[in-house]
Amino acid sequence: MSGPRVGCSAGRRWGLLGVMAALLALVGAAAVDVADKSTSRSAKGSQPSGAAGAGGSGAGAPADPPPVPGLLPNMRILPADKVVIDTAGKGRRLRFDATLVNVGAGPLELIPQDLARCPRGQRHVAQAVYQDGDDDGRFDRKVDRERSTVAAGCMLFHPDHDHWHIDGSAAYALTRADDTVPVVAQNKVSFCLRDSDRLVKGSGPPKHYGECARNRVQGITVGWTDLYDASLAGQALELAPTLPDGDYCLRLRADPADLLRETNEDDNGSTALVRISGNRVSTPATVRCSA
Ligand SMILES: [Ca+2]
Ligand SMILES: [Ca+2]
Ligand SMILES: [Ca+2]
Repeated sequence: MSGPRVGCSAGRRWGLLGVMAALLALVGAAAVDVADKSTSRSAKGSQPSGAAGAGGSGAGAPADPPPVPGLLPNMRILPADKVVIDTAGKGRRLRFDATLVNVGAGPLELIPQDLARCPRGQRHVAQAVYQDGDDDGRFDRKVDRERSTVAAGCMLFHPDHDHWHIDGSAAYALTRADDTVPVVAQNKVSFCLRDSDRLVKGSGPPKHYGECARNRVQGITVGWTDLYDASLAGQALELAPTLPDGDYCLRLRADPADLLRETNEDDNGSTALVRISGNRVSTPATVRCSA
């Protein structure tokens, strides 16, 4: 078991600096991917595994799905942190922390519920959307109990992590800093979605989601993060031996195939600059990621 549950909840070491970085990332435009322009939304709610990328509607694309009333989550992803080059084994891998956050009005909650077909061995999940029972614009689990569900993709067993993941939770790409074309990418990264740490220490609702078994509900509470530590299996991008030294941009995206209904579909990307020099990584001070 090379990527155990312990690693998936390794957010305990999210300290003050991490929280500050999170807040800066969320309130400041600088770290947010300005290329994050996709405002169209294909009807992908029941789309099975196999899709990749942010997608978009063009000629002949299906119409946008009707809005879902209720207290929706808002998924974001913090800029990659603790970026290192791993040379253990063959080749080089760029490893980094990735952290999903929910800054919406309601919880992200995914229920194993076979509403639609998924690839063999996987399960379909539905997104629960809670109604605002007391009409105060905020989610309170004791008050806002009524909910509806909408199809939201598939879950799969991850053998290295030894539990069930929600497929397509994130996507990673490395581009040259002055370009947006990936030199390497993972277009569908699955996560065990659960509450790792509060985004702001001491505030907000209590932890609620924590188990990633086959029949358990997964999710992220409002104001909570889900950290994937750099040491976890799959939490890396393979670097080609021919990749030249230089300045690169590590571009992360939450919900890349737009399987989840959110209050804001246009803020799901983040960027982090990395300077690669052999097997060393640093942060260039005067370079920006190309939009
Ligand atoms: Ca979002
Ligand atoms: Ca409420
Ligand atoms: Ca979405």
